[in-house]
Amino acid sequence: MDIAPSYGLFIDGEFREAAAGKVFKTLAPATEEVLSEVAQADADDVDAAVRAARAAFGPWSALPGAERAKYLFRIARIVQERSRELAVLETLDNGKPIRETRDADLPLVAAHFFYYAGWADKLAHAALGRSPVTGASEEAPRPLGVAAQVIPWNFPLMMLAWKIAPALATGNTVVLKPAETTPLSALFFADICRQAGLPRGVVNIVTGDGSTGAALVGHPGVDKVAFTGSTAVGKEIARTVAGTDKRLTLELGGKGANIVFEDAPLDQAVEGIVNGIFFNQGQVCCAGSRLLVQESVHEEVLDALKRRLATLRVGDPLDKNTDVGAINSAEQLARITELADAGEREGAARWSPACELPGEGYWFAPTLFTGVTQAHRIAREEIFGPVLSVLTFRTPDEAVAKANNTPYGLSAGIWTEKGSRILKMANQLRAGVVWANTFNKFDPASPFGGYKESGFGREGGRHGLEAYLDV
Ligand code: TAP
Repeated sequence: MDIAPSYGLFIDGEFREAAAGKVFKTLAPATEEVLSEVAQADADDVDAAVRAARAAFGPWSALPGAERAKYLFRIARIVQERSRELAVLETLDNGKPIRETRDADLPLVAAHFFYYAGWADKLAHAALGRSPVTGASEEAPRPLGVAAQVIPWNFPLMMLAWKIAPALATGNTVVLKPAETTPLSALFFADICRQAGLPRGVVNIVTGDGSTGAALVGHPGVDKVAFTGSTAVGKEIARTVAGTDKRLTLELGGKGANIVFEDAPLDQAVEGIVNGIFFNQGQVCCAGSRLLVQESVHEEVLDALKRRLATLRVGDPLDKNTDVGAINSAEQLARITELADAGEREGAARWSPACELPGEGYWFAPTLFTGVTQAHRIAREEIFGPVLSVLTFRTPDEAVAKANNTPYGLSAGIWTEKGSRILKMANQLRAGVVWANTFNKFDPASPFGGYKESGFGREGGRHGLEAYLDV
């Protein structure tokens, strides 16, 4: 994998230096090694990118859907062809295990482009904007224009795919800002756009920190803002956008409950609990970070869970046998450490399997807390790390009440043999996604998004088209 010593911004089909010549370094979190220097975009660069996207919008939106689809299919195929390079790059820049980037991130990225490529010529038949009187489609839905897209570092390429694929399929053009700590796969993707012959200006990538994101979101030439990230920044963006004619979708934080009943297949549930919180080191918005286990099987589940955690391999993310990789940044590690320490101070019991952490890089051992009450910070706040808070319940009603006792509403899991209980609880849980007897399963055909402080709008599926169309 050749990583260039420096990368520019991708504006109007070309890589260029930032107008002010500023750069920042991107590190490998597993080793703290500098991977590359990347251009830091300021307001002038953002303006150039938005202008390029505006100029490209007319011709791009006027293309027949079938023509736009050809570009998206081409991008999807190139992602597949270059997925080994992309997986290595993502693992280096993010710190997540290669087995995850290879087997989860990259296949899902390609699948997302394939899926939305398939919609591009069928938008008039997507039953969007139907007349309430006749039930007929009133007119073909129209794209919004220039989409400003700001994404986080936990699934850099997957979040890019979730943003760019539906925007392009529906005839919008985009300016995307990746997270400061993981800019490389987005820049590699820019090269894929060139390789696919995508008309210039349709996709623009501006790298930088939060100030770049703020300049992009606040730019008057933007018609739509799509943000994935923390609830705090999401609120700030909502305030910026309020009172303008910009459309907004927000995918924010979560504090998902994974609910295990005594009749569940417990071995399978333990695998689901581990996947729910240790996948991507728990740096997942929809992580099952609160385990709600029925009191009667509490001891049994905990014993099995501890035995399973003792087998997890923590270390070099490029090793195909690694289960748990590095934390993405020193800041994130500090946040996780602070919250875990608060858990101990507030009286919960902390446990981690014996594991040796590498001397360099950012690492946090898989951790679980028992004796957690709803008042504890580790039960209320998003930790965004490999830390599981275990609570108990006696009845289904108590499980629902505890699961919903959070300002967030992104995900939940139910483990039980009873189909009727799953269907009933799925309606009672205020969570955008409810998994049953599985966890962290993603499919481009399925809408994803939150209730309450987890945001609004849906990404994925037919619903995901609406975020980019005037219906
Ligand atoms: P944030 O700090 O919110 O950062 C997200 C993105 O916004 C980054 O690109 C960031 O740039 C940028 N940004 C920061 N300040 C900004 C501002 N004032 N205006 C515009 N953009 C700004 O979140 P994070 O630490 O990257 O990600 C973790 C959070 O994201 C967690 O809370 C997690 O739950 C949430 N998340 C949610 C989802 C979904 S689908 N709901 C998915 C993934 C993550 P910098 O990187 O330069 O700071």
